[in-house]
Amino acid sequence: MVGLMAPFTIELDFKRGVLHPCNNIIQRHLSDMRGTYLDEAATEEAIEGGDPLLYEVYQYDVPFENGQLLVVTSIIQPGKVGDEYYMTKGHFHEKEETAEVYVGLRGRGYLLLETRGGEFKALPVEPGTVTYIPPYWAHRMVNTGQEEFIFFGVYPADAGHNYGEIEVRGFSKVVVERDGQPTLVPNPKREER
Ligand code: PAN
Ligand code: ZN
Repeated sequence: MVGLMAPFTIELDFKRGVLHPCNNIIQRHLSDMRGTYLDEAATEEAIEGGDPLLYEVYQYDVPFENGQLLVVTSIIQPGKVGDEYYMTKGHFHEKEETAEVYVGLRGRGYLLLETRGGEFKALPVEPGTVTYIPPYWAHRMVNTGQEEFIFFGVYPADAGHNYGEIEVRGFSKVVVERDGQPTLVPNPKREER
């Protein structure tokens, strides 16, 4: 059973996306995402050239127990590796029957979603867009804009993250720049299979 806990407030800076106070801050550099982007040569070149920070996550941790919720903001920098826009790693929840809500706060991009059965969706997200990620859907955010892409999320504290499968296979589509425009194209990694 969940213990009795004191209610609390924290502050969300809508402009910068940070939570304050915050007890779990994660930074992901390109070197933490080797193999995620299609262009391996561009990946290695950018890592050698300074290993850019791609995104930060501010999560307010509470006990990872059934019944608790985690609140979290993510800040994805603008940029590309090769012609692929900066994005989160993406994951299934370990407890696959758990959902999540993302709310766009700043900048723009896509939420990519996919089921194990191969059903795929790409939802455009801008400030004020509330997206519902149902149970069983893997999810990834992609920054297709010129500024930071900032979004807020809430999900069950015992959901957990399974990154392995997405690391290997990616999603069935990738978001790349074509003629200056964000464009969804089939993931060649999937076509090799
Ligand atoms: C989010 C994500 C966050 C970073 O809080 O964890 O945006 O993305 P990755 O975890 O894929 O690196 C969430 O979906 N939590 O479940
Ligand atoms: Zn999630």
